[in-house]
Amino acid sequence: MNFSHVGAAPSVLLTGTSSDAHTWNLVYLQLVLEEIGHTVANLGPCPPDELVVRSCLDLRPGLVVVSSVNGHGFNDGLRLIRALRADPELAGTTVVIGGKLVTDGLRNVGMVRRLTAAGYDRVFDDGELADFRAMAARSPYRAVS
Ligand code: B12
Repeated sequence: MNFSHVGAAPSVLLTGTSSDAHTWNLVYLQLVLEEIGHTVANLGPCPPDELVVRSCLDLRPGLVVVSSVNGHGFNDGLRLIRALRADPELAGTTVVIGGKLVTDGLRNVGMVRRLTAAGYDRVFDDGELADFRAMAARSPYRAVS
């Protein structure tokens, strides 16, 4: 875990997925978010879903960013968003996901549809950092798919 907020609640909760050990994606995204003025609670790699849910309830971030690059992001991300949306207190929290979510390296329309249907406000492809930056810079963090 790496928290850049001191005292006040962070504006963004950044997290990997439960199976994903990759770390530099999270470091990179934290720096991008901080560069545009956010304070970030970075849960780091391999957080269990329950830790992400608990942290969202405790910290009440305005935006939750899920990053996965190990190829299991679709399944992990689907399970995670269902756990988050199952809590009525998190029903309105803006949650986005991105990275290398599958192993074929192709943007998959069916995957994006299923992730958004399950509750993600936006699904970012690996290279959509400019769009991500623009979305994160907007306030409130209501993303448009
Ligand atoms: C280092 C590395 C590892 C290290 C990680 C060490 C660590 N502590 O981080 C180790 C050796 C542990 C590892 C393990 C594995 N790895 Co690995 N790893 C890499 C490697 C070489 C570099 C990753 C990296 O640090 N990149 C630097 C960061 C800054 O960039 P990034 O991760 O690409 O993230 C960028 C984008 O994805 C995007 N992004 C990411 N998240 C998000 C979220 C949002 C919202 C947005 C907008 C953008 C975004 O923005 C980031 C910055 O540009 C890549 C290959 C490569 N050259 O990229 C493979 C790679 C990610 N690994 C891969 C795989 C398959 C694995 C393993 C499954 C291998 C195995 N069979 O065991 C395991 C998985 C372990 C696990 N439990 O997760 C694959 C993933 C394939 C896929 N998704 O299609 C890759 C792409 C290699 C490949 N070409 O096959 N790995």
